[in-house]
Amino acid sequence: MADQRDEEQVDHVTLNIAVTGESGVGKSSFVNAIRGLQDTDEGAAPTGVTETTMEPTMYPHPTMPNVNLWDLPGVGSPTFKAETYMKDVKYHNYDFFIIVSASRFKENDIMLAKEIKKKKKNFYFVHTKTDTDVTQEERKGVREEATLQKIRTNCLDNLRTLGPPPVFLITSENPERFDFLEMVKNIERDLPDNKRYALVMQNTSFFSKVANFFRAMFSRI
Ligand SMILES: Nc1nc2c(ncn2[C@@H]2O[C@H](COP(=O)(O)OP(=O)(O)O)[C@@H](O)[C@H]2O)c(=O)[nH]1
Ligand SMILES: [Mg+2]
Repeated sequence: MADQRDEEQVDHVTLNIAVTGESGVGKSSFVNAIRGLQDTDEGAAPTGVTETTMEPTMYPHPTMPNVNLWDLPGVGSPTFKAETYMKDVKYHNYDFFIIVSASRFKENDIMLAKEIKKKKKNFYFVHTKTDTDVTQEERKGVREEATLQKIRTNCLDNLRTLGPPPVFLITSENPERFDFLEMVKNIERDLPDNKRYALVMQNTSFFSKVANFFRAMFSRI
């Protein structure tokens, strides 16, 4: 009985997933791709060659109830400097993170991963624009499989000290290529665990508030 109540409680938890990463890597395009939208569709997140995301913006997940995707501004733009980024985008509000990266692994990618880990939250690492990498390497005679292997190994090597997290290679231009569907399946599979964890975190902060209240009361006596 208690278990069923717990599960029902978990169902009602809202999970806030933050899509983060450097400016211009393709975060907004990623949110659109997950929602099955083209960048030009109505209600799509604005994308482009300049920073178009000026504040965290919420988009409902297309199939999972109580799941919100938050399209975050990019780290490392003149407006969102690395040093103040976490505070600026209110990192504590999110339960789960997707770090989006493109082309080469950057210092900011590892900085974000470390900060998320420090806050005891989980994340996936998504290497997007893989279509461009594959095309560029093919011009030099490198086959697709070899390029994918190289990118995957590089991401895992850089993240090794942090777990490493699940790594997915994707392109937002075509959800049928590379690991896109695998990633969607993983998000759906990990969702109950993430919701359960979010619930624990919410309860923890509630209990610590109550504990602090009593501590304050007793210290006056
Ligand atoms: N080829 C290719 N271009 C992409 C992909 N994702 C994003 N882009 C392009 O990269 C640019 C920046 O994308 P945007 O989503 O605005 O990046 P953000 O600043 O991280 O939100 C846009 O011109 C997109 O069309 C992708 O998977 N493949
Ligand atoms: Mg954006």
